[in-house]
Amino acid sequence: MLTPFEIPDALRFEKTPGGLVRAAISTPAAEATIYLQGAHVAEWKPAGQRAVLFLSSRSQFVPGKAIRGGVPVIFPWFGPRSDGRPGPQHGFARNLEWTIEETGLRDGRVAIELTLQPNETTRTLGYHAFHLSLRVTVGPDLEFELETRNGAEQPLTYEEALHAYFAVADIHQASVLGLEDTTYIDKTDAFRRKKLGHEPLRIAQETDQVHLNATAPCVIHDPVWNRRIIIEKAGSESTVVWNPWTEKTKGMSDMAPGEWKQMLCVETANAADNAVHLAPGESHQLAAVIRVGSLAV
Ligand code: TA6
Repeated sequence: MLTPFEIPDALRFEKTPGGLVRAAISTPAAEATIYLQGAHVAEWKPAGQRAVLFLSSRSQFVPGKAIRGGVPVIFPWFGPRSDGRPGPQHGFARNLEWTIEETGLRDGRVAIELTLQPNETTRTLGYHAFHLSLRVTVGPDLEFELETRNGAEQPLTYEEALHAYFAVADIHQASVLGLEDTTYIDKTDAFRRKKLGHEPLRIAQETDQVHLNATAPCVIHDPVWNRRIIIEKAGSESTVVWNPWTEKTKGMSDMAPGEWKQMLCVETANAADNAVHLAPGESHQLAAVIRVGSLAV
């Protein structure tokens, strides 16, 4: 029963043909869609802007299958599970239905809070006592606050990410500022650790790198659309940059062949060396704010 959470002329809920439920937000400030599965912001379009998030034309929008694009929420591991036990790539949070706790409208911004708590699936995977809360605020900016609480009597070590896919006109002409001089794990080169130089990061091949101890805001420069996408963050020590390029895309049923040219993942994360360690009862907050502006300033 979602009606109590709807907001006239701002927020309604829809069931999609594939069986997912999504919040459809439409205000003078912005439009967005947020799927209850994975608390997944799939689209965000501030007034006067093109869509800021990339969403694959072949994403399947079916229960249990992560949406390709938008901002998947990754928890409790990043990439393959590394403790020898079975589990889905990038953890379970993005494949499960989250619960709506609250919605609201303030200063023209729509806020929605969703939670994920242990269930049969997570308990099977060994996760009995965690509590995730994601608060998303949709307006001229897009704001995320992800809180993780360890409800267990043992310490909890986990990885997390807001695995954001951004829309760019042409990946060949885009660049990322903010990661200069950081150390990163290059997943395309046997996970070797390398150091980025002083130049902004440009993408000219498959790119899959976890920048460690990277806390600075990142800016995606898109000269073709004369746009900057600014990603500010707090509580995040890692920034992941990913583009699958041609070959990897061929192996992805939920990406059209040429779509890699219009996307770039810049992910607000805590991964690898930056995994989070929570004592029993302790909480951690990760936050990100995404803004857009013109390049000509
Ligand atoms: O964040 C980059 C990455 O870890 C890549 O290695 C690639 O696997 C990507 O995530 C997408 O993963 P997915 O499971 O959504 O296909």
